[in-house]
Amino acid sequence: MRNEALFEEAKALLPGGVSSPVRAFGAVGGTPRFLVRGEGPYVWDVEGNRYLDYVLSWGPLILGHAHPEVVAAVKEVAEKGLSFGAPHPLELELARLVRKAYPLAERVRFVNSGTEATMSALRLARGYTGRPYVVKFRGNYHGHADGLLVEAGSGALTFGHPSSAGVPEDCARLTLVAEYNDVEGLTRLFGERGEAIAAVIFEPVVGNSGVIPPSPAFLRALRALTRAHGALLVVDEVMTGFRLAFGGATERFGLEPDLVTLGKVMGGGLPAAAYAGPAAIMERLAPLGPVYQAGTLSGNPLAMAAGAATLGILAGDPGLYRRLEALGERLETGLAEALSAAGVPHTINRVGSMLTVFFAEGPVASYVDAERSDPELFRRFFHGLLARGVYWPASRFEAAFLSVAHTEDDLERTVAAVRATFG
Ligand code: KE4
Repeated sequence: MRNEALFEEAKALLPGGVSSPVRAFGAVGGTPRFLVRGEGPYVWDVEGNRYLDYVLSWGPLILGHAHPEVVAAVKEVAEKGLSFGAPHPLELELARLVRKAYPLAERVRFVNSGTEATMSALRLARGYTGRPYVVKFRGNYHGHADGLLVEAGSGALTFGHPSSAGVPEDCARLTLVAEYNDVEGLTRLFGERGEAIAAVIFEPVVGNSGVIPPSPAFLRALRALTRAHGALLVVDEVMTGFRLAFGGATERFGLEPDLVTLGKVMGGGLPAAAYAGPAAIMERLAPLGPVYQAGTLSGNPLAMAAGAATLGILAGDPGLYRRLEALGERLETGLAEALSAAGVPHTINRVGSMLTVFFAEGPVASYVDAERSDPELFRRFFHGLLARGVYWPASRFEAAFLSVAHTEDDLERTVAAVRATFG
């Protein structure tokens, strides 16, 4: 079967032919590739075409596809049964690794997606503080829970529905939206509503408006204002966790979260996510406390095995993050040189091994700046790379990711593909 034929068939079975909107190539046009095999930095589609992968399943595969130790760990567990709905020793193994990365994580609750992690963390924050409001930032995406699909990023931004239909006004009004990196605005908001705010949730490096780094002043204000007003600081590390450092942005920037949400890399490619924090907060959760959250497949042994194998490798090789940093710097430099040589206006925002090429003059320091980027130039970039065997995220509001399996040659080939595209 060819991609096109499969996509036609898929559209008669799945809304838009996909299980998640951003996969539909809606922003770039063309036919999504049905990927059926991955190995290291490469993926293959049903037609046997090989691509160098910068999507990595939207972040999880920091070790590359089908890492032998991760696959072996999952196989070993799978042969003994797939799920029991009961405590499993591997939950403890993964929780210990999470705590090693995030010392604040005295207690960890596993769930099955980043959406569940952020949704549950905010319910816990409201239960713990007894307050109604949460604060998020325009263009930040924290999954598709009702209260968070307000001025969201990622696919919501890509398809122009930052605030989704189906979210009741009564729900959305409890989410206050501020501007990322806007210390003044956040200070004013806390001055007006501080005593009714349960939590602030933010991406410590935005990946979902494309990559937008935080200003140090913004990070300081987030901690100072929440602390002064008794609100919890929820650091959403679903994308950045275990990627920007073993301890994520929290380690990289020295953050002090009250709660942290995790996913993607933590699951090693299988559905596992978590929220974590001090026992004093986390033990308000059922079965100990009054805040309810549950899940049939939470802590699933296969997902725990994939996560523990992945984090075990990451924890054991500090040089790995230096290699990722070097690869990121090399790719950023190469792309910038190629685009400058072609006279294409661009701004590349990168933190570690996540980066975005904005087709706009810089700086890009906010969602509004990101919106200015040229969708047509992005489309040309995306398809120029795809036609030359490079698989880039199919939206100008996403981050591209590197794995430790990417080589210098891979980066050179990527840069050459950009030169050929804009030649
Ligand atoms: P999931 O529910 O998709 O597992 O996680 C939601 C989520 C929460 N927080 C952050 C910072 C995230 O980036 C995400 C999910 N990221 C998107 C990609 N930007 C997932 C890809 C998709 O929606 O298909």
